[in-house]
Amino acid sequence: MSQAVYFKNIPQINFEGTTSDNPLAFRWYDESRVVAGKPMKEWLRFAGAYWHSFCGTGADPFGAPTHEFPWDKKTSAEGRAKDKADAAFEFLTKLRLPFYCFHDVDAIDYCDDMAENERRLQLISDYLLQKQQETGVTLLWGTANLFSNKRYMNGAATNPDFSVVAKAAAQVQFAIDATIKLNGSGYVFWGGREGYMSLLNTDMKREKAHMAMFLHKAKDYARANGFKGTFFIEPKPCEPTKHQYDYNAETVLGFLRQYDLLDDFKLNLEFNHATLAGHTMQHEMQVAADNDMLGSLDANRGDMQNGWDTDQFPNNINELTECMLILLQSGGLKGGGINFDAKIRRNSTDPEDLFYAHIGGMDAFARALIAADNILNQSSFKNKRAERYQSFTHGNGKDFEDGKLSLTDLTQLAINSEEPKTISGQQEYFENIINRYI
Ligand code: XUL
Ligand code: CO
Repeated sequence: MSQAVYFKNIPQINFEGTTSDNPLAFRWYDESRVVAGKPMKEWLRFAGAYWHSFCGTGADPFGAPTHEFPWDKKTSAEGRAKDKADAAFEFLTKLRLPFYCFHDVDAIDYCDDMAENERRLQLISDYLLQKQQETGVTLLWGTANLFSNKRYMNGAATNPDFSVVAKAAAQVQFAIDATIKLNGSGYVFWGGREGYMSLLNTDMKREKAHMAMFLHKAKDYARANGFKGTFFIEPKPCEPTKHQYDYNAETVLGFLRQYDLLDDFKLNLEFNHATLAGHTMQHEMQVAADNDMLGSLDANRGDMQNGWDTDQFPNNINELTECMLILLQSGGLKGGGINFDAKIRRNSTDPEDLFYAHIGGMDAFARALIAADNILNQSSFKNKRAERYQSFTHGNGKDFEDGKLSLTDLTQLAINSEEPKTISGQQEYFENIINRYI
């Protein structure tokens, strides 16, 4: 029987350049164009997210599903999962997405029987492996959904009931096995309910220690079974819990350092999570890059007015250019890629909508990457920023940086020197550089 085609009116998406009027073409994303020494495709390592694109039905707390998927019709879990994989790989290849990401329960429905779940994931990962071999698309990262099942309502690794912690461990073991089989570059932990709703009923210190123990055991298992990739923690401050322990990049770094996990873990940063934490994505990326922890990105955007995770597709070129400046200067993502953790709107119901969304996102990143590279090579950006710190490159400033001046030495210098000059920070000058190169 020949395989069904799910996006039959949609052709292969190609690069046509900025003069193209074709909405189903790339205007900026030219995968083989070399930027800063390597093809765009290698800097960006784009991935499609299984959960939003092939499972997200458009349902919201006020209404029923609006996205009716032709791959979700069969009665058996196995039949639906294979149809979904066929649709996903058709989509990924048509869009030239080299990677994908999934949670265990996105790939195939789970039930309450752990042994049966292991069997199901093995079965579908065999099928996904076959699809990978046929298409050349590979797994960017795998993960386990430890937040949707009702048993996780009080947390997974941080649940006060040990029997839930063990269930979570089983799910992680199976998801790691699938990630290894599919040659995944990474494995993500997003602690959707690893936090609290009320501090009154929570022993925070104990829960965090449990989370660290869980991560150590998961890492040891994966390494012992041949996983060579990177583990990622994905920070998010809240939602669904009131407070999540992996609040933001800086908090996660402190946690990883405290529990001796820095060698194996990096950060997977998400735009909308950054803004929920009261930061910009640029801030989160810079914190990670400064600590050699910039692992992977979940690409999306929030809404300027709404205070929740709207997971819209990225389209803000200014923001992305600033992000690509950090990415290029840090030498690139450590072990990860750019995963579109974004969903089309509930009322975007044409099959083309999913393509428009990804084309827009990929083009926005590509354009930002080119602009950032030009800024670094052609503009005064780097020199102007370095100039602000020139007083530390020689003399007393250098001695201070090298730890050679005591507090009393500094005091003597202060007493013997004139009032510092008024030196402009020139923020607007810097902002104009960004706009000039977009
Ligand atoms: C939720 C979120 C997750 C993680 C993977 O906000 O971002 O989809 O990326 O569990
Ligand atoms: Co995410």
